[in-house]
Amino acid sequence: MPISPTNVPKIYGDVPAFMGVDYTPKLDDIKADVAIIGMPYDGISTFRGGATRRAPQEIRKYSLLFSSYNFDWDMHALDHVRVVDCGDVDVLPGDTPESYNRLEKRIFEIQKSGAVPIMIGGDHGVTFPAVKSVAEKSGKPSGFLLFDTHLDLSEDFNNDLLTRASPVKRIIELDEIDYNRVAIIGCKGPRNLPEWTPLYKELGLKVYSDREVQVRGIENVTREALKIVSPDGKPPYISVDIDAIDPAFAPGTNSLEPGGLTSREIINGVRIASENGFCGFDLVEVSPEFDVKSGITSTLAARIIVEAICSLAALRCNKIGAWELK
Ligand SMILES: [Mn+2]
Repeated sequence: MPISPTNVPKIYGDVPAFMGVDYTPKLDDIKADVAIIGMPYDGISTFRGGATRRAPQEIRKYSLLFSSYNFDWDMHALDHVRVVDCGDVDVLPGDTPESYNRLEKRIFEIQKSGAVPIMIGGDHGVTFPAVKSVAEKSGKPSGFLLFDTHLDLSEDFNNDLLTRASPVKRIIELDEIDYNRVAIIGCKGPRNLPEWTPLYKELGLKVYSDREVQVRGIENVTREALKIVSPDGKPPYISVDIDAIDPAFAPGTNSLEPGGLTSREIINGVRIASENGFCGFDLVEVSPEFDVKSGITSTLAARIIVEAICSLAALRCNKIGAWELK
């Protein structure tokens, strides 16, 4: 039955829990397989000032379009994975280290309960503390798979090590992350800094350009990337920066870049990327102020998260790849 916005748990105001699941703010109460956590934090914005801090609430609102049954999989996802929404991290605007600490602690507690965290950002900086917390639990060697237009490999931005310009650099510096288990899909365009290209090659990161996706297809590329980040089946961390998707489909973001993945490509990419499960997942960089009135960007973001949940459900009921044409 489609979810009605009127009869679902509310986190605050008119903001519902993701997909109308149980709202569980007390983390010691979690009895779930998946915990949604909002990280309404943004630091510097390097192009235009659209905030990403309202993304968790907007994406939750549009998530009510989607119910547990998914035609593509012919499956009731929420029958196989118990999902709860833990609400948002209590961030301190302007204090990045403290806000990141609070996120790390929340993710630590979520994992202690046995649930896998799915984080709704925030800008891309928040992926670093999330991966840090998840990798500490999942241990060495951890894999990292990213869909992004940009390589995000800056050492710092005006001496700040913790901004949206540096998450990939910070993540690969973590002891648990193996350079040979890092792949980035969808890089393109003139907003990548020139020094990032020699750096990723020197580090040995696997980068699939947007052109490679065009030529080889998202399914071939993502299958290969999954073998790199998860050669032994160990679940990787998966991050989706919404700017990997063409602004025709996802205009609500700060550093938008014409060209890029279609909605269909990112949906299929995330399904394949999640075939071995994941130890953590995030969706970042949605800027509701730059979205169009229909909410197309937040809706796509919600759909991507729904598909990630479906992938986990499929692992539990023997339906991996059920969405594919047989
Ligand atoms: Mn990014």
